Amino acid sequence: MSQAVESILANYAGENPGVVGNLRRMLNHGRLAGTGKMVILPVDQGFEHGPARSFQPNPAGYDPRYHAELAVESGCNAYAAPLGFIEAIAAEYAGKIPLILKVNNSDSLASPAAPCSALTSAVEDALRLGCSAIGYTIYPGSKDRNRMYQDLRDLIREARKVGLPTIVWSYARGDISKDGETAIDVIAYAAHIACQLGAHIVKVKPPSEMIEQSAAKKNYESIDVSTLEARVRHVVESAFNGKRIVIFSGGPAKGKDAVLEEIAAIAKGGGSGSIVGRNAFQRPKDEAIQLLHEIQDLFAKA
Ligand code: FBP
Repeated sequence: MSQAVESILANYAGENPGVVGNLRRMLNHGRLAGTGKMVILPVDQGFEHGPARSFQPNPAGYDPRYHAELAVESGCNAYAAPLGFIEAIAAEYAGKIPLILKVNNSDSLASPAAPCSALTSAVEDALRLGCSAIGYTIYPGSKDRNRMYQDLRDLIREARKVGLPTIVWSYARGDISKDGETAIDVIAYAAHIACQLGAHIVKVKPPSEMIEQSAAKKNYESIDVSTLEARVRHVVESAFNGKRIVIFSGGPAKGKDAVLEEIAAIAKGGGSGSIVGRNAFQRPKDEAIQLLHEIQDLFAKA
């Protein structure tokens, strides 16, 4: 039994044994097992951005099996994907690595006035496929946000009833500026909203130094947001003072040094881990495994 994991789970003490057990399963899997940190491979970019933008840099990624294999071989804590990719691999991989079913998705073929993902699968599918959690994206900042929050309320209730935790991708977009989507006040707010909605694990983008909301500027005068490490610390504080697991996304593909520099700051700032998609699967497999190992090592020694 890992002390680091059990002290994180103590923050979820009101939850039922199924939810706690699945969180424990994810925290105790892969190269980071027992450290209290997690690195997850998410592959929903084919749906979100399109297949060529996602998989042309490394065409092996057109095959759903490739990603499950990469997640296992690199020692990730879990693998997250939409229904089709999970269905394609679940018979072979359920039980080999915790699977996370992404139950909503949006494509980039239309430019809606109000960003909102469609419900693309259900809690029942997650159970049938042997998943350890469901994943759901909210877009705080969208005119449709209240509908997403209400759908999430229902999904969390349903998933909890059958012992599944919920991971919330909290991505502000809609009625805010493009740069503002990653402003520190917006990211901290997005993380907090996800926690208030009952997320067991929150996923946000790494925050920038910008302050988007004029009403928040005064308060940020006394909050250190000068470095990524400090900003991550503030996001973690905003997520119930570190009582919820907060992980940070990898973003578009970039050079290895830039990825590792960002992860080092996230790890030092108290982030619980990373969910790295394009920076992993768009590289040739051996390079991706090497990079994921280096990312995991940064969290392991944080
Ligand atoms: P990446 O590491 O590739 O950024 O993946 C994380 C992720 O949250 C994916 O799950 C999702 O498809 C993508 O980012 C969304 O990115 P964007 O907000 O740029 O469309």
